[in-house]
Amino acid sequence: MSTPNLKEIHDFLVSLAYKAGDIINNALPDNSGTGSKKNSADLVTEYDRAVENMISTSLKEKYPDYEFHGEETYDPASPITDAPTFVVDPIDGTVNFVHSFPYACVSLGFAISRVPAVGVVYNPFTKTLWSGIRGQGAFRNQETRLPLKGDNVEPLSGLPNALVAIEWGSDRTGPNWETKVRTFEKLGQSKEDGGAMVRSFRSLGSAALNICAVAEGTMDLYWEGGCWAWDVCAAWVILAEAGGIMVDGNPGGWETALDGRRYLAIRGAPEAGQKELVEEFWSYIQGRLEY
Ligand code: LIP
Repeated sequence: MSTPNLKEIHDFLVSLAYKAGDIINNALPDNSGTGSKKNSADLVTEYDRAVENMISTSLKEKYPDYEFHGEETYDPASPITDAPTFVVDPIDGTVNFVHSFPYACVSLGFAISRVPAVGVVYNPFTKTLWSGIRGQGAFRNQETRLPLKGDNVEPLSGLPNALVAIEWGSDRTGPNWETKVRTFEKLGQSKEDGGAMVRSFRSLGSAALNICAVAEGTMDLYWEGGCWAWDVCAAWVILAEAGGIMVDGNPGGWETALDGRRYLAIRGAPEAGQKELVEEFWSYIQGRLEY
């Protein structure tokens, strides 16, 4: 097998992202919830399947030697291997999509040895494309280098000054729900009452879009447990190329696996501040995520 040409793969993924965007923009989503997977917060539509089918067919034709790992055709018996693999979410932010809330994207990643190497994320509602190639930088709309503030990026200065991305996810019972909700409470609570008093929370409804916002530097960090490799693979490259770091969503894990399902992403900034923010964040986690 020849060595993957990352630039060529990037360019092909960009062309597929725009094609997927056309399907999404021409869709007539229905928010009646008829396409529930696990529950009414975990949805799939005919458009998720149509977009994944277009993408997998195109990728298998152009790159028959590479593996494909997509949300809608995921088989738990076939986890991601070390082989060069496309890791794809046809519509990340499906709940937003069915409500026509304009934050959904196609997330197209490529990993080698389970390390993200190319990432393309496209929100067809706002026509914004984020992309990155390992070692070659990350860009918005292929022209603006990330992070947006470039060399003038501000140092991180702790949770009270941080805009924090979180997601409720679709698991609404059990220990993971408890950990998330109690952690949100502690993060938001005033210092006098023992909390971190973060500046505020945002939930874009898509892991990929949250991580791209952290890569841009418009949010400081993103914490989630329960999302999947296809939600994070593409945006992870963009984050790393914008100087950000990804660690485990549970305390102590400075390394985290692509399919680890627990993630804490920190924006680009001087390294000491990133590590301090990670440790400060971990200290407020109530319990452990059990994904
Ligand atoms: C969604 C994620 C979101 C998370 C949801 C879900 P989908 O992906 O991006 O951040 O909270 O549980 O995994 O289902 O829209 O592709």
